Amino acid sequence: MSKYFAESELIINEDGSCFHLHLRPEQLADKVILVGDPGRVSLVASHFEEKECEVESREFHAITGTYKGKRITVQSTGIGCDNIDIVVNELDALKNIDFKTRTEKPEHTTLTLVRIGTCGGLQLNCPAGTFVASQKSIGFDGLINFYARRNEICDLDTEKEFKRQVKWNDQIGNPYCVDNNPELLDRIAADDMVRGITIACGGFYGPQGRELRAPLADPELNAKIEAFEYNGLRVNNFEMESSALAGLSLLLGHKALTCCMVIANRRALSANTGYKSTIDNLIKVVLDRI
Ligand code: R1P
Ligand code: URA
Repeated sequence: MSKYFAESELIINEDGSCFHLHLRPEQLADKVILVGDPGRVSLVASHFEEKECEVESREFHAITGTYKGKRITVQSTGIGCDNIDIVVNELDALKNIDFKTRTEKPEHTTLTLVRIGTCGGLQLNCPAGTFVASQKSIGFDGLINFYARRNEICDLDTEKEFKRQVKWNDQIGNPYCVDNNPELLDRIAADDMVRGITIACGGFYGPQGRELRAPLADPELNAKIEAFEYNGLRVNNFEMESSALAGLSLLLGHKALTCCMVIANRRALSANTGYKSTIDNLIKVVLDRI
């Protein structure tokens, strides 16, 4: 018998929409572009030929429409992996749980989830403006450690080797390593994005090694991360959502990939704050290839 999801566990608003996103099941496409910044949603949707619906609540802004005949939803997540837990669980529920009976649908629908974000580059071949695709994501955020099948979906070899090479300090939690979807990676990163490992952090300052006035637990961690290499892969970039997105997608049977544009290079100590127009190039590439 199918599991029943009680009112407190799957909260459905009076208009039949899911609790935080305020989307109703019929408003969600199978292809979803996720962006952090709610303002980036209109930029993505400006390329749509037709707009079907627009929904906004807190940092969650969504538009569903059509791009070159493909039905696509663009959804903002706000900043951080805690929001990804909300967004991916609610998108999955919209497709795979019957909101009337509150039970799982017999047929599973696989979502294609592509995040278009901004990131910090950690290698000299990732200057500002570079498009970086995440082949693997290492999560410093801890989210996937709360789910039962964590060890089945994680790349335990890379985790172990990462902890060894960077002399991991247990005070800062338990990092996990997950793969982004290989088919999406090949199709969307093609041969013009830099591929490698992305580290997703539970913060922008201390967790990414930015020391303003509060001293860090391990001030050498970024240098050790930059030097890390395993099976031909290096860590290219820091951002804040890719590990939670890839991990939850593996747990729930969806395909996920994160592609980011570098806006700051941590090794060159440079930043570009005028990136809002150039990220449109990454948006067009992803819309064409999704
Ligand atoms: C931090 O400035 C935010 O920017 C990056 C990080 O992952 C974090 O969300 O992504 P977005 O530009 O998609 O928000
Ligand atoms: N987003 C991040 O999370 N880090 C950066 O350095 C830039 C964008």
